[in-house]
Amino acid sequence: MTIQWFPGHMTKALRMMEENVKIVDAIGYVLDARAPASCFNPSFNKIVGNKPCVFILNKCDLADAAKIEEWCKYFRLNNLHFIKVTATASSEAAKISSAFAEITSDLRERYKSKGVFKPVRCLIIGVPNCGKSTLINCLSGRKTVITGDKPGVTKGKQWVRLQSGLELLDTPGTLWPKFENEQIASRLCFIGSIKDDVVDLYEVSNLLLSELSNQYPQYLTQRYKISLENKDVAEIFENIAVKRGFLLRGGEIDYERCAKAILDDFRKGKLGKITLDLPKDII
Ligand SMILES: Nc1nc2c(ncn2[C@@H]2O[C@H](COP(=O)(O)OP(=O)(O)OP(=O)(O)O)[C@@H](O)[C@H]2O)c(=O)[nH]1
Ligand SMILES: [Mg+2]
Repeated sequence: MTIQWFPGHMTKALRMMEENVKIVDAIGYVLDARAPASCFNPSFNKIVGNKPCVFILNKCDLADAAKIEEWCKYFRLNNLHFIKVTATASSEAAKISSAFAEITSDLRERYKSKGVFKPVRCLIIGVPNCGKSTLINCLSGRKTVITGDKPGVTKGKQWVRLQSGLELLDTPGTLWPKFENEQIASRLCFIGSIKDDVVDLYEVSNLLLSELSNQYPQYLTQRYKISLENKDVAEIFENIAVKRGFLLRGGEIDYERCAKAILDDFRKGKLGKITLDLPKDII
């Protein structure tokens, strides 16, 4: 499966981030907790540079707690700041805000000792749809920036000033021009970081079924009430279609509807709490 989705607004967004990183004090790097390794964007390395950075494992309500623990170990072992959050929950605001306070504490101390009153600025980056804007709304306590359950919702830059004095820069989710690794590309599709219109949804749903039958077979059998024994992915797909009644007139399988339903079930957490990536998947 070859996937390429690098629309013009992403090139512009990367350029904007490269320019604005000069005036920010720290970075919030948002990762989808269902596929954190796939969310590491090589184009961000230069942007992060040596700035204080906190990795934000978001959508933890949809992720596998045991695997998230592996990620926490990885971040601790590498002396990287991180937090695990569910940005849709307003109760997470305090945790997120103290993470930003922690990574900027030296700077705030310096300002204080010099009697300087300057806002602390943070750049929020991440692949499309990982929850950057939701995180900003969580911190601001209201719907300050637009969010949506599809990639490419945020189109330009937007500064948000919080009561605490922290200023956050929301950015459009960006990918990179070419995916050399099929596993990463497909996992980005599963989590909704790549637009559905540019991929073959039947193929993507089959790749998801293949991953799930290896990593979480019990979730497939529970949700769809099917047996996976001695079945290849195409047969599993057809079984699901029949069980769920995704059939056209004449009894033929409605491939498109079934593919969409499988992906939707995964994205909405209806299959169970799933994390596909482990730290070893970082390239
Ligand atoms: N279940 C769950 N959904 C979340 C969480 N955070 C964000 N979402 C949902 O994920 C979708 C994408 O959120 P956005 O905040 O728009 O994502 P974004 O990273 O700003 O996306 P772009 O602007 O397109 O790059 C929305 O439907 C949010 O409601 C979370 O912690 N848990
Ligand atoms: Mg956004």
